[in-house]
Amino acid sequence: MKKYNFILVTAILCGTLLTSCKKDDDGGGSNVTPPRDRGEEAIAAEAEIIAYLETHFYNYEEFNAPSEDFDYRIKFDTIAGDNANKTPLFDQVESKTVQDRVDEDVTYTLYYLNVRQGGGDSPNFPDLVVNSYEGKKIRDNKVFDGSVSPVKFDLTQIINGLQDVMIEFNGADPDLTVQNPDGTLTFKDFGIGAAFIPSGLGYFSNPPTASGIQLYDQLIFTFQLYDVETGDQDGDGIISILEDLNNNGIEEDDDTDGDGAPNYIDGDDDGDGVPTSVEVEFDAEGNIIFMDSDNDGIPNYLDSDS
Ligand SMILES: [Ca+2]
Ligand SMILES: [Ca+2]
Ligand SMILES: [Ca+2]
Ligand SMILES: [Ca+2]
Repeated sequence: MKKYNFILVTAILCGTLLTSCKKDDDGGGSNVTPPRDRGEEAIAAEAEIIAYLETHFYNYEEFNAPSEDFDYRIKFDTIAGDNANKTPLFDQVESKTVQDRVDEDVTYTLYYLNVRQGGGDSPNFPDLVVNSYEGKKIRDNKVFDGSVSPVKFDLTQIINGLQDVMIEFNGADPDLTVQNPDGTLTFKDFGIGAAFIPSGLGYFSNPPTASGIQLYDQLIFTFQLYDVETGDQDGDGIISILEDLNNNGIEEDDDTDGDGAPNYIDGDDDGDGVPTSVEVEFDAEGNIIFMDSDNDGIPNYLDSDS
């Protein structure tokens, strides 16, 4: 396979667009139209995405027989004319059921295309990933964001639909990653995929300003997943996957002290004024030890009276 040289940009924490609007808010201003019903919007979004999947194909023939200079990027086109006999995306995608983060009664069938799994580690949902990507809107097929060079995403800061899909893939095979004399890295056998994201798992009624994304736009992201880093967003020593106390794969809904900061971004999880980092210990191998001084079954860092 052809080699690719990429500059590893570790300083860029996230794509600016992707990070800006994860939180739902009502704007707080006057004359604000109430957001649409999330359940009704989920149904409309799925219909729009399925229509796209049934009428478009990707460059699978290039992936099956890559030329010397093939860039291993997914491209979509309409099934029509010379391409009338191509296999539609709908016959090639996979899907998973995903919960809405705002209304737990709403679920989505989230479609994604697995072109290549990747030979390295798979990220957990609160981890960080190094990837290149491109985002476009289904409505007008226009690209609104992307990076050809690798950038680092905090999966807790990007839109939920992309977070939910990227965890299904693996990064590049670390044994095959080569550091070049100029400091760039060459990745091989990295994950390659696409996510077809309903607005409820994207920006819904709060698209980033000046992005060209409209309210309730369905989005497509293609990506190349190169590397994975374990997330500890609050630096309290407890990796963020372990801060998902109710084990539902959602980081936003675990808030032991009820202060509005979920545990993965709360450096004092029980709100007792003692930082979590001093309420846990580590053994010689670096494994975390959850101390429980008063033996009530609640570890000190979650126990406001110890
Ligand atoms: Ca959770
Ligand atoms: Ca908290
Ligand atoms: Ca914490
Ligand atoms: Ca504490």
